[in-house]
Amino acid sequence: MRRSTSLFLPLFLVALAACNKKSDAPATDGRPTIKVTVDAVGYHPSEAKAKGGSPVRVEFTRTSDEGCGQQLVFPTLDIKKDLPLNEPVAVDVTMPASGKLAFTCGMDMYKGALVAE
Ligand SMILES: [Cu+2]
Repeated sequence: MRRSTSLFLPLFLVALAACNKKSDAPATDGRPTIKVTVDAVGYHPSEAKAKGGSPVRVEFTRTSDEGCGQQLVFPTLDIKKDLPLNEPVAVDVTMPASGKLAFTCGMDMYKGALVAE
């Protein structure tokens, strides 16, 4: 018992340190981050501009249990995510060269988009 504790404790501490480092500063790989909140009526902002053809991170935070923002879909990218209440969820995407990159709720009622510029 004593032997296994002495082996696992250092490993545990290393793992813990790695976790803390990651959660303190999630790597964005130099991507600009766009923050979007989701409430009972939809996305705020519902449209945001981003550079065409470039990588971007969208950080979604659902702030209300009303409405149907629990699921997030990027239909053209086949991305589906659950949005827990008040927990930011980062989605890394690459913008199309032009036009819009749409995102919706799970039932396609709430609509938002990133607009390439
Ligand atoms: Cu919906």
